[in-house]
Amino acid sequence: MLTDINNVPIDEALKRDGFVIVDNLIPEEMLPRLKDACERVINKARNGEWKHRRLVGTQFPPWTEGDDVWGVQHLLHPDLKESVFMEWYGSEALLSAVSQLIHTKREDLQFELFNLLINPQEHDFDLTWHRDAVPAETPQEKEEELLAIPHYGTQWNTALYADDCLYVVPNSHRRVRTPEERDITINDPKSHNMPGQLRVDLKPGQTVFYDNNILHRAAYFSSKKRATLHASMGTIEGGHHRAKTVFQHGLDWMNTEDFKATLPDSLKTPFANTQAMAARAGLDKLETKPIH
Ligand SMILES: O=C(O)CCC(=O)C(=O)O
Ligand SMILES: [Fe+2]
Repeated sequence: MLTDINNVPIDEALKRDGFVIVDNLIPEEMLPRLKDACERVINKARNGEWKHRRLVGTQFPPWTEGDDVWGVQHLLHPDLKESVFMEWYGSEALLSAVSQLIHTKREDLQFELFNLLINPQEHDFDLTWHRDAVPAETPQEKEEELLAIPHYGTQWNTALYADDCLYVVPNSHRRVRTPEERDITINDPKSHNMPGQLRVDLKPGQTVFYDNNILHRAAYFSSKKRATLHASMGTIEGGHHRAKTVFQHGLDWMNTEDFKATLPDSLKTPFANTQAMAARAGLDKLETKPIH
């Protein structure tokens, strides 16, 4: 049973607060290799050699406008040839934490996203306060309905360098917005004064798992190095519930022999589960339209 930095079982903390901070999910020996691989993919994304990237000026996919990069997409893409990302995504401590968090057996885990969040070079900027799967304008009754749906998965940020970019409103993940929160998310979405906001302060190597419907925002600073692994996994119990959130990122490059050849044993079944989800969702490709 894995506990968080306050000795609370991680699944309990995530359920109660909507986020949980955990130490040591990266084996010590792997940290420098992950950092080196990040340097290489960050350079490729910044010089335009790698086109799958998040660009300043746009918050949600697709990222078509701009040139200053705040995220690198698809670290597991075989064309990047950076096997350490797959090694970590399939590593024991991480899979064990995810299984505990979403109460699922290893063979029911579902392979999903693995991206990188980085500091832009030219502009400081803020992402707006948001819930990943509930747009700000959503009427209250609809918001209530959407928040009642279980997630069948989890997402996380793992900091390779100290990272205090993320802000959350603890315990906002399962309730509708208060009138003040609603007003901020719609009319002042970059507010620095959200009631109850908490800055998530990660030391190198720490991970925050967070409910993607917790109210959150992030502040990006060009002057402060950030290389934070940003990933998710699900469980097959969700049927095709996670298909939209996951496939909106465009994952059809996983449907290749090159990609499948890179899967370690620990991720073969989770990946087969992802393909089965696409089939259940009636998709013939691992891609769908953006949510936002
Ligand atoms: O930068 C972060 O830590 C959060 C990013 C985020 O909220 C998102 O990609 O939806
Ligand atoms: Fe988000």
